[in-house]
Amino acid sequence: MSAQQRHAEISGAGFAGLTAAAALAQRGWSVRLHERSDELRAEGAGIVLWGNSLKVLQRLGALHDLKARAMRPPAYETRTDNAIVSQERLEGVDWMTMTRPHLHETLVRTARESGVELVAGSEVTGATADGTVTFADGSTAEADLVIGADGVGSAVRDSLGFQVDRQRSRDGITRFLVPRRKAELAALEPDTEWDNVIDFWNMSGRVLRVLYTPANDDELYIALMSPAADAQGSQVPIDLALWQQEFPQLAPVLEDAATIAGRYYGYQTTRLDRWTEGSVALIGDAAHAMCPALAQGAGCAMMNAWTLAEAATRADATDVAGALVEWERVERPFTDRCQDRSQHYADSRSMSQGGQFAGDILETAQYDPTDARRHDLQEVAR
Ligand code: FAD
Ligand code: 3HM
Repeated sequence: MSAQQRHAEISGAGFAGLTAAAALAQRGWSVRLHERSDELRAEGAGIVLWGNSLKVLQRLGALHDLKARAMRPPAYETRTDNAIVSQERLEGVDWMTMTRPHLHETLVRTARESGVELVAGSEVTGATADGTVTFADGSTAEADLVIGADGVGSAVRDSLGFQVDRQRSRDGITRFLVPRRKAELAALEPDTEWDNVIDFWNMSGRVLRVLYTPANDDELYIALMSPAADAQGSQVPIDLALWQQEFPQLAPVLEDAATIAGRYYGYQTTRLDRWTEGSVALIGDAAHAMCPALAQGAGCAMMNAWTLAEAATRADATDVAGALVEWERVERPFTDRCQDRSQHYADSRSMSQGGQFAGDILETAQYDPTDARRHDLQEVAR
């Protein structure tokens, strides 16, 4: 480390921590990234990313590798009680689907190649406003910048006494990665475009939903949604007979899902009184967990990681805390509005009406955190 080189300690090697680590290292910082688990791997199944995070991946030099095993479905189709209510082609909107392991591996490789020191099996227990990090093994470390990217149960956040408002929604979801079985699905429904994302909502009588998301040529992400109050609908492993009766056109892929243990995840939104304290900043689910309706939790995590790295690098070394406060002031509103919209869609279940990706709803998806003029352009638009 040179005399002027600044140092960051980051808690959590999820999408937020990996992005921040790579972005800082590429700006000349020395970076140590701590992951509590012994293995560096992604939980969950598939994921949708939009322009905001795809721009960040491009600037990190990771987009080429990502695209090698990702896809851009021809349309986002919505069906309610098996009638097609919309097929949104999303012309001019940048979005892609992929598996979580692929996104995670791509970011791990990018972080390593950028010079990040990745430490698995290292649990952070807290931090202080002046940049000291404490670990479960009793050791401590000092940094010019500490980032809490340690998820919805963040130890960094809780050690510093941030106030957390947590709202739970009535629905939740179980996620699976299964083989595509394209020929079998086509045999059941030859007229369906099985490369589309298809959002199947059953709204008459019992509310159940399957979000069908092809992640690449071989792998399919399916998410099974039911109200938390529906014990049979939310049980894991899934009740195969129930789901096949409700969604007969998906019978082969539901059969595969039924062989996986699965975990039912209730939707929640967390909002904090502030995202920074001294030279500590929170990003990702540690700062702003959100309902998945708009598929933007990781997208916001990655865009905030990028802009944080940029703001901290620009900061005067004597006033990192002030620079972080200013970063939150200018960047946070995009995430706040996304959380509100995503929670509204989740609570109202109004995505079942189709045509949901239009107008203001796409604001965060189309925000470019890598554009140096982004805030000037906003001012002009007002
Ligand atoms: P996490 O992924 O939770 O990572 C935190 C990391 O920190 C973990 O590796 C954890 O092991 C580690 N850690 C925790 N505590 C410590 C500690 N004390 N010390 C060291 N390490 C620690 N977002 C999208 O953009 N698109 C989607 O399509 C999408 N779909 C979703 C579907 C569902 C059903 C859900 C629930 C969420 C979805 N999201 C989506 C949101 C997205 O998954 C999250 O917002 C994102 O993964 C958060 O990333 P993170 O890095 O902040 O947190
Ligand atoms: C990609 C995606 N989109 C929406 C939801 C949802 O509304 O639960 C979940 C997802 O993984």
